[in-house]
Amino acid sequence: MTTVKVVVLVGGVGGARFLLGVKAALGLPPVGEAPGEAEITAVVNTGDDIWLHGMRVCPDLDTCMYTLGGGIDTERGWGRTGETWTVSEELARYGADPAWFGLGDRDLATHLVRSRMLRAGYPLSAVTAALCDRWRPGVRLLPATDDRCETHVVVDDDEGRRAMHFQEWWVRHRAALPAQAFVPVGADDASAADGVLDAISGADAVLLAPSNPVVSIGSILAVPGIRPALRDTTARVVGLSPIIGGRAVRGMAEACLAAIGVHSEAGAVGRHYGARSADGILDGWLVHTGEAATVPGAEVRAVPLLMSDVDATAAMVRSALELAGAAV
Ligand code: FO1
Repeated sequence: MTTVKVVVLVGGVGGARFLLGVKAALGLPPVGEAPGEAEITAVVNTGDDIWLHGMRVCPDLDTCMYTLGGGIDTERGWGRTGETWTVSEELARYGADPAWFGLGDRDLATHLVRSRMLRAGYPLSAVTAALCDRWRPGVRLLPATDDRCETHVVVDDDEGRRAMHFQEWWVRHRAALPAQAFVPVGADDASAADGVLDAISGADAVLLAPSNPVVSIGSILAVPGIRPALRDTTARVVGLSPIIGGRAVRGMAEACLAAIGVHSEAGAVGRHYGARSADGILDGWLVHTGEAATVPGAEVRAVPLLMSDVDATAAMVRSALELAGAAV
């Protein structure tokens, strides 16, 4: 049996859960590493990444790494299980801002190792591979870019129009400040990380996880070279709607979509990505059972899209791979 090569564009918590289903659908154990006939490459959003207390924090890469490696706190969906917060409490006592971003003691070890390697000159993709030597996620985790390409949010509030890092908007303000725009700071000078473009061009199928279309998938597409690679690959590109019944299943996709003038509706998100034949990137688009959607130029199917457990997610993945013509 030839090895099937699947590339998945993912964001944070939802993306990590989706990857559990991708592994299960391809006959791999969801958590941990085991030999199999599948090669899964996750292109992970790095727009949420932030320098804090002198350390580089990469939330979506860490969420995928911990989730697939068995170290995630399943309640929070981020950070490490069995976490303690001693260092964070000490930082707060020093008044060392920001206190609104929780850094667990175990999680800190990841940021310390990553920051030391970055300062030694290793690119983020090499750092991630080194961290995965410990966690063995069973998929290749690639940052979308090795360069700085941070999502900053433009808001209007009583202090006037200003921009803040995505994490401040999302964690400190709980996405409650109406976003006027999302800006990928550094995109002009960024390029896709080593391996990303080759993985996309050599894939048998490319999936867009049901992650936030703006600050996760959108931030990946903002990296120069990635959108053209998706439009050029011989693999079919299939996306899964993160919106079910007009509501985002997790996170704050509705607030983000409103900011860019896209209705919180599965068809609208599909048309936002656009069909490859219409200057977009999709060949196929999955919406939730019972919903109808039109994405001119792309094939739309309706299947259950609730990632209620790994089996349900694996079924979604199989539907997506079937639509991509890479049924396993
Ligand atoms: N999310 C929160 O809501 N509060 C936090 O204090 C917080 C800390 C944190 C630390 C490390 C990490 O990897 C993720 C963390 N997150 C926190 C989640 C993070 O903001 C999101 O996972 C992504 O950036 C959005 O998907």
